[in-house]
Amino acid sequence: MSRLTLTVACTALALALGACGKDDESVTGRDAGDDGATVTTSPTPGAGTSTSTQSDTAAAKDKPSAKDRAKAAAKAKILAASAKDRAKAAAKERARTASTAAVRAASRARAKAASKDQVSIAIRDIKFKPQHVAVKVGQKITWTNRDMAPHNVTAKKGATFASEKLNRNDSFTYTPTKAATIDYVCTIHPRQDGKLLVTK
Ligand SMILES: [Cu+2]
Repeated sequence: MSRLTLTVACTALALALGACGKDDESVTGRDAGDDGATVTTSPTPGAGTSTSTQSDTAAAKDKPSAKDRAKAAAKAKILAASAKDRAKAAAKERARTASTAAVRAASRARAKAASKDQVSIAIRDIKFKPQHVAVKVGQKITWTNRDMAPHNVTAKKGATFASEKLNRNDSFTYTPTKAATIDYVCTIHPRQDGKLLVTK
């Protein structure tokens, strides 16, 4: 930061003394932009001792009028202000990026928590897939029929749930409330069976 401050201060000084051309302006602009929000502009003359000697010599040679000096001072002021604006904009952008990242992280955490609380079982080729599933009490189990043929999900042992007839892409949901070993079938296809091992 100090180098940049020095550069800006020197440029401001040089401008004030009328020794600055268009080149200095563009260089200062690039520097301030690269460093982003940490730019602190200090147009106070005398901050840069090494350059001031040079500028003094140049100023003595050119002998700028009071009008020119005023013009240059105004230019330096504008430069400093625009550097400040860029710094502000950069800080704003960083804050926006940080908040977007926080939102994304929160949404990932929610998705993870949701997948932990949910178990999906597909019904495909007249089979429950996977056929045997271990779940925790309170985990939501969802069966979805991916066959053209209708199926159902009916508990035989360990629980008492029974779905309606599930057509293609219909779903049925059951959430176990206690530890148990649950045997279930599709009553339309008696050999289509499945098992849930529910633990606490
Ligand atoms: Cu079936």
